[in-house]
Amino acid sequence: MTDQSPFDVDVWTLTRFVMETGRQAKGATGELTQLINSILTAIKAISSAVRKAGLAHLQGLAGTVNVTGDDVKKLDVLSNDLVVNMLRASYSTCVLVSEENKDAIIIPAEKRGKYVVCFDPLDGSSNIDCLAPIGTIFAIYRKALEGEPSEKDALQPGNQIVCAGYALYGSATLVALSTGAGVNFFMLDPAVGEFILTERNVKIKKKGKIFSINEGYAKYFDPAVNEYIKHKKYPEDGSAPYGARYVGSMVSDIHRTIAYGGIFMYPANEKSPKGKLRLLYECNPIAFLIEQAGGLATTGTQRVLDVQPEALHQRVPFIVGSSDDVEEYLSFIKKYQK
Ligand code: AMP
Ligand code: P6P
Repeated sequence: MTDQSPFDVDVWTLTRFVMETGRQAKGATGELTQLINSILTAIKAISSAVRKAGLAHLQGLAGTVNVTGDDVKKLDVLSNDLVVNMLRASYSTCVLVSEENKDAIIIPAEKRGKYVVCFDPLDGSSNIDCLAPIGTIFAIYRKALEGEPSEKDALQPGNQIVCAGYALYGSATLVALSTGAGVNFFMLDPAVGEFILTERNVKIKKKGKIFSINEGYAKYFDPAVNEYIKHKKYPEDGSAPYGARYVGSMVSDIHRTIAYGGIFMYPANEKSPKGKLRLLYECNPIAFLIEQAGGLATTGTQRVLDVQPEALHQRVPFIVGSSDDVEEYLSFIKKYQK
């Protein structure tokens, strides 16, 4: 039985959407549009590789370890190469920072543009072998410093982000994107090889019913964190306890938090005094998207987007989600600080 659904002959693809918003941007030269579409090409190729990983024996260790000590799997290496090559070929970037590269990648002069891109090519890769959802995360900044590009160009606070997004390789492949005017969701139609606009100006609930944290570290959490978790499980006001969800793959946990509401926490703990998640290419892009969707993103002591980075791979504690839930979490932190 052939698919009888009507063929949309005027479909809003992500490529078309970005060209449209680019045309509306006063004085835009098209460089950012070019950059975004180059990242999308890499994401489509990563999606294809992720879906074939089991068949193409791309799983398993690549025998190397990345700068942050995680075991690198072949898909990580392939994904990183795809993003780096597509960005370099876009003539729109000058400095790249990847989770997979210890140092910043400086684009050769003849291929340079004005943007700096920080990205995690395949976040959650420790979940590849169990087929859990994984993702790609990126944040785009304008080069702000005069002179030759260097890693210093990447040490900008997240409040300078021009565009950020993530791709989620789950039961379908989705891209969430914002250029500062709200968050839009696009779903990959594999038959066409294009991302199709599925949800405009996405907003996160003011308050959710789900908390998301790795409780395996409870022994190492600050008392305030455990007190907050206890409050979610045994509410003193007789309200229903929150549900618990934790995939262990941040893009998947974040996408659920935006879609359903609630709170995602990766706080500092005794074993990781700054938390685990990296500021430049995990926390800042996600914090930007969460705020664009009407939520909050905090380190527990300050707004994530206001943190002044000091090192490419620095980590920060990361608590994000529905504004009422994040505010309630902060009230527990403040209570313990007194
Ligand atoms: P460009 O000259 O293409 O690098 O664009 C200059 C500025 O215009 C960018 O830094 C953005 O602030 C804005 N802009 C350009 N293209 C787009 C787009 N496709 N969507 C939203 N804003 C854009
Ligand atoms: P833990 C995946 O390795 C990752 O970087 C994030 O995607 C995820 O949120 C976190 O680590 C999970 O870490 O310590 O709970 O296994």
